[in-house]
Amino acid sequence: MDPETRDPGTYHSPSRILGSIIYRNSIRFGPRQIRVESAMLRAYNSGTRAAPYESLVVADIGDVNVNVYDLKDTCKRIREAYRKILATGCIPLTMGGDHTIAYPILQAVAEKHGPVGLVHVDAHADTSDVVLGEKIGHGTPFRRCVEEGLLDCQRVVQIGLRGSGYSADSYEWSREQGFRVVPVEECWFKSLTPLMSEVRAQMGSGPVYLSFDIDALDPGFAPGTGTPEIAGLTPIQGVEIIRGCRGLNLVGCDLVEVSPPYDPTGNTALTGANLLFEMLCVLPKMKYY
Ligand SMILES: [Mn+2]
Repeated sequence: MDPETRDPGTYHSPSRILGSIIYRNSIRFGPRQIRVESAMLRAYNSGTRAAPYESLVVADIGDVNVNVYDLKDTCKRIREAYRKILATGCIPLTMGGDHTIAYPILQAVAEKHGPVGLVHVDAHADTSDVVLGEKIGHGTPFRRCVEEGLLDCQRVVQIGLRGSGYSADSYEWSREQGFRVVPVEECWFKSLTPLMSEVRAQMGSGPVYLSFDIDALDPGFAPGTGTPEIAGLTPIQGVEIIRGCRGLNLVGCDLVEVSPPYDPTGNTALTGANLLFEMLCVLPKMKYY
């Protein structure tokens, strides 16, 4: 970053550098790589006996044409694209892209459904007010969503949060809004199936959006991401969370922050593709054999 343009008030410690979008990039190549790795996916879910392609009309409708020179215009383009998608009655499963995209998607989702519940799986709360002086970014989407009344805050859960922060209690703001915060320490060494039965009770029958940041998983499993944090969730726990969303009134899901250049094995994108398949397999009207 050009020292001339940096804001000294928001850029004074190594952790601020590490937490910002200037650390790692190439998240824009995530969807392309997830599509490549999704060639491995078959039609049925052997674990749950779900038959998504017998249950729903499923299509890859391609990318939203974003403006890489202008994040605000990008958000506008995403919001308008999702308005049209949602107007068809489609339940969008989105591949990211960085977590910024959850904000304009949720704007369109809330316009249709009203304030929604949120199952947010992530290493980070993504509730910063500003990052490097900017209101729009991948560290701020859920703060913006709350400000605009897009979330039903009593029906928000954040799972897997961890890592160094900007203050001793990084999740205080979340709790003040009424979110349930499940730091990763509460997830270590255990099945998350019991947690998810509590989450289903919290979400009730209202509309729910599922936002899954691949960095929720341990970087040993998913190193190809922008802001890795050690001691994360296992892929098994990720699957338990998604399967635990079965029965919820899901109105949209995303899988974000896959950065292919940081994982030359392709395994992060493969994991992302499988998690998206698991999401598909818990959508309303799913047929299970
Ligand atoms: Mn995130």
